[in-house]
Amino acid sequence: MTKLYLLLGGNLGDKKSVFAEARMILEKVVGKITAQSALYETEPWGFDSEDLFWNQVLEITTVLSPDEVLQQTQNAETGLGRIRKAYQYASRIIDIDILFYGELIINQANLIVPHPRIQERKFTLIPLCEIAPDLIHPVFQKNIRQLLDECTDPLKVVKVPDLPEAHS
Ligand code: PH2
Ligand code: MG
Ligand code: MG
Repeated sequence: MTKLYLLLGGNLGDKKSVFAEARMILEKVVGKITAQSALYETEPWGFDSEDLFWNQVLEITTVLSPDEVLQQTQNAETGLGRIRKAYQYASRIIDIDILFYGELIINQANLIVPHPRIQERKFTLIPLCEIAPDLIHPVFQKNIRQLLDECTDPLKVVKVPDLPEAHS
C-alpha cells in the first residue's frame, strides 16, 4: 500500500459535480481517499483565461503501481469528458495530476514524479499544505510548509466557501 497525492484541477463546466464525480471514480479505481483539502478557486497559472480554476488535493492509499495510477487517472479524465489540446496549457473540464507516489522518484518519458512544478504553484502548495504540511519532498528534501514559504507565485488561491444547499 502506498500513499499517493493527486491534484484535481478544472476551469470549465459544473466544477462542483465534476469534482464530486472525479472523487467517486478515483475511490473506486485507485483507492480509498484518506484525506482531502478544501476546494480552492484559483487564477489560471501559465496562461490567460476568464474562467477561474478549482483545485483540490487528495491523499489516497493505493495498491496500484505508478503506471497503473497514471492509466486510471487518464481514463477518468477522458470519462469525465476531457478533450486534450495539442498546446500545453488550455482550459479543461478536469485534470488529474500525480503529485507524489510515496517517496518514489520517477523520471519516465510519460511520467515524472514528484510532479515537476509543485514548488512553483500556490494552487498546488496551498491545498497540499492544508493536508500534508510535514510531507517531505523527496527531491528537494524540504517539507511542504517550507516550499510554500519560499514560493513567489503571486496568483490568487482562495477557499471556495461552503454554501449551504439551497432549499426550495
Ligand atoms: N493547471 C495547469 C495550468 N494552469 N492553473 C490553475 N489555477 N490550476 C490548475 O490546475 C492549472 C493551472 C496545467 O495542468
Ligand atoms: Mg496539471
Ligand atoms: Mg495533467
